[in-house]
Parts: sequence; C-alpha cells; structure tokens
Amino acid sequence: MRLDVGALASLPPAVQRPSYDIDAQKAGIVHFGIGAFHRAHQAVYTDDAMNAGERDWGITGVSLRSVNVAEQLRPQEGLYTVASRSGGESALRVIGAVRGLLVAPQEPQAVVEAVAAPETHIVSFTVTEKGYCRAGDGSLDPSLAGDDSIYYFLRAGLALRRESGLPGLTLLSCDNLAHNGAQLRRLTLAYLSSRDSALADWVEAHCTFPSSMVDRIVPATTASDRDTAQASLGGVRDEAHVTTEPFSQWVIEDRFAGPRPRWEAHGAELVADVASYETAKLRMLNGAHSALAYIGLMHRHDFVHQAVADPAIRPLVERLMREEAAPSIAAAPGQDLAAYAGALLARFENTALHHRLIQIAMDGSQKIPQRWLETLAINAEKGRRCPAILTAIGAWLAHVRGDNGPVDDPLSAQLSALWRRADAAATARAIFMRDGPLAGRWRPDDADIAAIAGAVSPTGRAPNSRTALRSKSGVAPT
Ligand code: CS2
Repeated sequence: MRLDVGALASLPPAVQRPSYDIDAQKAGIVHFGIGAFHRAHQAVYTDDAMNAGERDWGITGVSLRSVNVAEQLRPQEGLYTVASRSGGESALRVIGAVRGLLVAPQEPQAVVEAVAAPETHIVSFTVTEKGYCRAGDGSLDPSLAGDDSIYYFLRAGLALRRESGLPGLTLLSCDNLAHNGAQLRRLTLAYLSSRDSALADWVEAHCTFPSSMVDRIVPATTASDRDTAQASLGGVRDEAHVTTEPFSQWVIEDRFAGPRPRWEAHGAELVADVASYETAKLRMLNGAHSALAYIGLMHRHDFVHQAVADPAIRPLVERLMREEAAPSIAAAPGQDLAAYAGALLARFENTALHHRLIQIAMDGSQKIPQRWLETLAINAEKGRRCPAILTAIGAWLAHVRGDNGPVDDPLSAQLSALWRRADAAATARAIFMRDGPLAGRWRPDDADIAAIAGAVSPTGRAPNSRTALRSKSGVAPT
C-alpha cells in the first residue's frame, strides 16, 4: 500500500501524523526547491504550526527542473515521512504541510499564479547556491537568469500581485549563502530594474527579504532508507521519504511583510540580526563539511562519519573550526563557538546517517567563497595562517582535476581547462588571483600557494595507500 491520506489510519501508532484537516488547508507558502532539505526542515516547522491549530499554511512546492519529487508526492497526496536517526534511535512522523506540487518547466503559468494568489503570504527558497545565478563578483549574471530561474517567476507573479492591488510578499531565502536575504533582495531588484523599474520600486516598498540561517543534515534518500521506513510503517510505502538527524535549527530575521506561521513556538528563533549565527554556520559547519568532503574523498572514504573518525583528517577539521573559522567570527553575546565546534563534531560522527562526501563535494565553486575564502581573508588581515583550509583547498583542486570521478560543478569545464594548462601551484594562482573564477577579497601569497600545491597529491591518488588509510580509520577495505 502506498502512503496517502487513506493509509494514515493503518500506520503503526508510534508514527506521529498530522492532527489537522489536511484537505481543508489553503497554501500560504510557495516554496521553490522542494528537495529533501526543505521537506526535513521548514516543512516540519510548518507542520508543527498546523498541528498546533494554525490554518492555511500549506506549502505549494515548486521544482525548477526535475519531475522526481512531484512524481513521488502526487500519488501520496503530498504526504511523506521524516525519520530522524541517531545511534539506535529513530523517530518517524508523517508531514502533511506540502499541499501542492508544481514542476516549473511543465506548468510555468501555474507557478506564476501561485506566487500571485491572494492566500500566498510567503515565498521561500532552497534552490542551492547556483540557483541565485550569480557571476563571480556576486552580481546577477543575466546569461544565467533565464526563463527557468526564480527571477522569471518572481517577476511575473509579483507583477500580477501589483496589478491586482494585492499586498507584497515575504521572500525568504533558506540557502547556505552569507546574508542570504540581502543577496536575494539585491539580485531580484537587479533583475527587475532592467525590465520593469516600476515593479522594482513596488517590490522595494511592499516586499521584505529576511535573512535566515537553516541547519539540518539531510543526506540524499537511498533505496535502503525507503525500505527501512516501509518496515517501520507497517508495510506502507513512501517514495518521498526523508532521513535526517534529530538536530534542527532555524534562525530567522524578524522582518516579514505580512502574516507568518508562529514557527518560533516550534523551535525556530526570530531575531533582529542573524549574521553571527549564519557566519558561524557557514564557516564552521559548512566549512568543515567541505573540508571533510574533499580530504575524505582523497583518502578514499565515502561518508562523513568515516572521514571525521580518521586520525589523519580529524585534527585538520578541528583546527579549521576552532583555530581558523572561530576567530574570524564576531560572536553574539552568549554564542559559544567552542561549544558549537564540539556539537558539530558529535553531529558529524552520527553513524546512523549515511551522508555521502560526494554529495557535499558538489558545486564547490559556489560554496567555497562563503565557507573558506572569507575566513582566509579575515585571518590574512590579522597575519594568521590557515593551514587546514589551505590543505582543504589542495584536496578540492585534486577533486576538480577529476581524481574522485566526474565533477558536478557549474564551473567544471573552466576549472579543468585551467588544470590542463598548468601544474598545481599555477592552477591555484589562476583560480584565486587576478581575474580568476574565485578571485576576490582573499589574495593568496607565495606561502599559501605552496601550501595548497603541497596538499595536492601529484599522482591523483591518496597520499597513502587505500588499505592503510581504511584500516587506520577503522573501516574495512572493500
Ligand atoms: C552540506 C550542507 O551539502 C552540503 O554542502 O554542507 O547541505 C549541510 O549538510 C547543511 O547545510 C546542514 O545544515
């Protein structure tokens, strides 16, 4: 039996399920990027709000490209399960918050109408770093912002709202970008002002763009996760299942244009300024994650929990968080960065989550600036060296050379062309200096370049033999 509203009654009693009338909810939120992260994060907070009696906060999920999620969720009337796992513990619940699915390339007008609907108050986004269509200098790249981008749908939907005399919207970025709300605002206004400056003025006056820090580790769902869930669901099959960790955090700048769910009653924090939380999360959690990914892959690991347990890798990751990232952050009163680093290590060690390093390694060119380069620039200004991040950059260079297989990155062709023409040191210079694709505030000096080049293995293999590394990290050779 497939999961749907009719199947709810036959689920085992331990499985938590929506207590509200699922069919009676209007959609107050349109969400772009209805992938596993959103379904394990914002949708859960929203489901909590609806369980507590708030009405009409259903989510219309938009996929900008793939039909997969819509195909999984439509036959299930939008229902799916979230398992949170740690050690031997696993809790399973059904989420009912997603009330509609749209696949943008198939039904673009329906997406525009959803943005323009009177009951819509919030449009939110998890479209990944590259979904913001930025050029290397952070400005809007018009060649990327086409009719398949968020900006196209925002423009058409917001224009309809304005013509109909409807109120503005809260446009809420939930992606791992520094100052994500401010960036979304700047990029959206840049897109609109070259096409419809009156609409840009209306958006400035009527819409808000809160920044937010989102955090929950959500590995891509595997067939085995679905089978495990099915066993716990008394045989009911959920093709849209998501497995995640118990931890979840959401810090949101309290700047809404209209009504919103009381997410703060369910664990979210509404604050005046998210910057210190966002910076700590990007430079410590995500910075460590990317280092684990590239260094771990170089050492032939598959998963985060294996890489963090490897004595050849762990000290580097600790150093990156505690001695390189943490000193670059202006902590808010009461924000304890040492305790944060400890908590992150414990989360990375969660063996119940099979979080693939290759998943994190994706799109490195879009992630590295906010995860590593800001830290490097701030430390360089203070005369402090960052050997851990430089080692991680060396491992990233090896990754984009192709050492770990095909490279999933929008700049992969450009990066591999730079490698073909040069050795490791010259490639690093070409990427980070002058008009290189990641040139910016951080300018490496000769010692930095030497450290990066020294971390790239010349042969394309791990610095030690695979068997030796595997046995060291306690993982059996395959
Ligand atoms: C990860 C993030 O894939 C990645 O790049 O670093 O998705 C990470 O798991 C989340 O930001 C955790 O909140």
